[in-house]
Amino acid sequence: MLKALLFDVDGTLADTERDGHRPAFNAAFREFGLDWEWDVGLYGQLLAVTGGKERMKYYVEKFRPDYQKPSDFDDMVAELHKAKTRHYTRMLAEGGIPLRPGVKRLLAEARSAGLILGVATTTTPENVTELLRHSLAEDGPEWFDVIAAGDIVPAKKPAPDIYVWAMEQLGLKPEECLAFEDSENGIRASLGANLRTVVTVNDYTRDHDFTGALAVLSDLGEADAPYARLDAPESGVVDLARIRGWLG
Ligand code: XBP
Ligand code: MG
Repeated sequence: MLKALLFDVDGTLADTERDGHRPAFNAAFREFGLDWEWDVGLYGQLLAVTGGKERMKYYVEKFRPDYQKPSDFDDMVAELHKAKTRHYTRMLAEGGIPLRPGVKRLLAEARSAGLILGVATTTTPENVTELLRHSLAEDGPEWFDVIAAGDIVPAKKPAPDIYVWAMEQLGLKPEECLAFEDSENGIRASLGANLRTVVTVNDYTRDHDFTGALAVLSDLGEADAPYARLDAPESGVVDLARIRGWLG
């Protein structure tokens, strides 16, 4: 029996990575006088690592062997990340990042049908609440019974921990939930938590391995712009009837 829908945020609720997180990182680097600049292609490689602080450390290790780390490097990364969050949430407040097709429609339908809504993401909590407030509805954060985000669990996706934590908070079992993801790290986390998972791809994730997904789609679809299913000949709109059909 389906009781809850659990959503990843970045890439799933909204296309936040290329034109949101990436320029926010770059703005923080400039603010700190660093010559680090993440272009669209490089950022695609850096997305292999989830979590902004973890991603910056990975960049230095893998791409900047020339960079002399200061003795307080960890603190510096934490301060850089605070600045990045400030730039990113300002972009959200300016209404810069819309939700993906079908997201608001499905959230509204699920909510009126009495389903529980949850978030399971590696991004910083205030990034989630600001996105929901500015791109969903003023009371958007309150639509969700749990917002599992950021450093709340030490092991980020692809570890399943964030989904396990969210389900514990809700008192629900995996068979009562359905997850929505956009990336390979994301689906490894959700499948690792035994969750059936619908994938909506984006430009960064189209070629990822989504083995084990319930369905792989272009997006959730709208009546005038249906989704294309990438793993079967099917198109339409993801609503509760369609979801129940997939779940059988
Ligand atoms: C997205 C991430 C995050 C964001 C940056 O994960 O990996 O790290 O790119 O956010 P998800 P922070 O798709 O699970 O939401 O800088 O706040 O970590
Ligand atoms: Mg994602």
